[in-house]
Amino acid sequence: MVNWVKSAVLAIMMASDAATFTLNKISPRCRTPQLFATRERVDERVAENTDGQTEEKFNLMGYIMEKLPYVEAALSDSVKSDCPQSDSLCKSMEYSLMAGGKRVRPIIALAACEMFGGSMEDAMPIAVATEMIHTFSLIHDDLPAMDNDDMRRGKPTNHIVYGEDVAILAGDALLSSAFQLVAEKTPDTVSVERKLELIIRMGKACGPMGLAGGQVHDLECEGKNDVTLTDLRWIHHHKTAALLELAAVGGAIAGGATQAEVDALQKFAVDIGLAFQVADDILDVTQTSEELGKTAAKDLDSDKATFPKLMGLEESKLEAKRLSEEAKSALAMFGDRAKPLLAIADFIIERKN
Ligand code: GRG
Repeated sequence: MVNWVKSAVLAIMMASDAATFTLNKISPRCRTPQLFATRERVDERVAENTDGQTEEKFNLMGYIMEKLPYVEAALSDSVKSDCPQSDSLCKSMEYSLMAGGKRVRPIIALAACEMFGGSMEDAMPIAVATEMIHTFSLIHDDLPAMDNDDMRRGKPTNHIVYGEDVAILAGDALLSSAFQLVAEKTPDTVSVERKLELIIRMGKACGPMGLAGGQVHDLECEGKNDVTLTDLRWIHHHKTAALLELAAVGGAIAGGATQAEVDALQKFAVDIGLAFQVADDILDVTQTSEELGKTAAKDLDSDKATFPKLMGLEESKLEAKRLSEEAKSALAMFGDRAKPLLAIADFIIERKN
């Protein structure tokens, strides 16, 4: 049994009470406190169908809680030190990776893979790699040379704890280990061609047409008063949507999706990626730092263009809803198989942090 499966089984045995599998019963290592705020609302909601009748909503929180121990165990395994000389670097990587993010990206990757009949093992390397790249981007984004932030995921940022030099290297090591993980640990049930496609997509998601490009254009637009919605959409298509796309499309590729199916997932992901950022901008001005686990009103202070600034708060809420609905319509061809991803599209705009 691979290490993360062993750890997850152990965590579930320690944590579970099959009938009432609640967040509080999960061992601290597997808990994501940021999800608490939304749990009851997700569980209790019912949806109205086209005939005006109500039907039970997909239990997204139950779905997430089923997968989360495996994800947390695999994440933890990915930053284990191999020798005393690498201990301090791995500690710094672990500090940020295991700080309790929402894990939206790995859950999307697992759900996308499952939709095409793939197993959790098929998708876990790309799921973990995407979260490692995401965490790397948060560490670098918080550095003094970028957003200069001192709070992330409810804790002091990596460079505050380990210093700028180690924080930069922890980010670099998370990024490079992510590529190694996918190349080495994706099982042979996924063909070599598909593994190569995953690696190409990872590179694209990080480069000039991904995170790095989006971040640079964001920095260029800072403080300018002629930033347009087209600029803002380009920035977040590349800076935020790129990793949600990697998660959804990567999961689909690992699960055996055809080109047409991958294209549908890509459309879904770009729309939820933009919706995610619109929601993030709304939360930045409506929630407190404690609720967010990071500095609130940061965009206002740093004179950044945001969706509420360019469109107004109410229009931004409508834009988030429109994008989420658009994303869901891209999955119509998959019927009920898409239920977890459809619920995630709702969660992304309804979340409180
Ligand atoms: C890839 C080479 C290379 C460079 C990276 C630093 C950088 C360039 C890009 C910054 C990207 C960035 C920080 C985008 C923000 C995306 C975003 C909305 C993050 C918040 O995600 P959540 O809410 O956070 O999922 P948690 O903590 O829950 O995981």
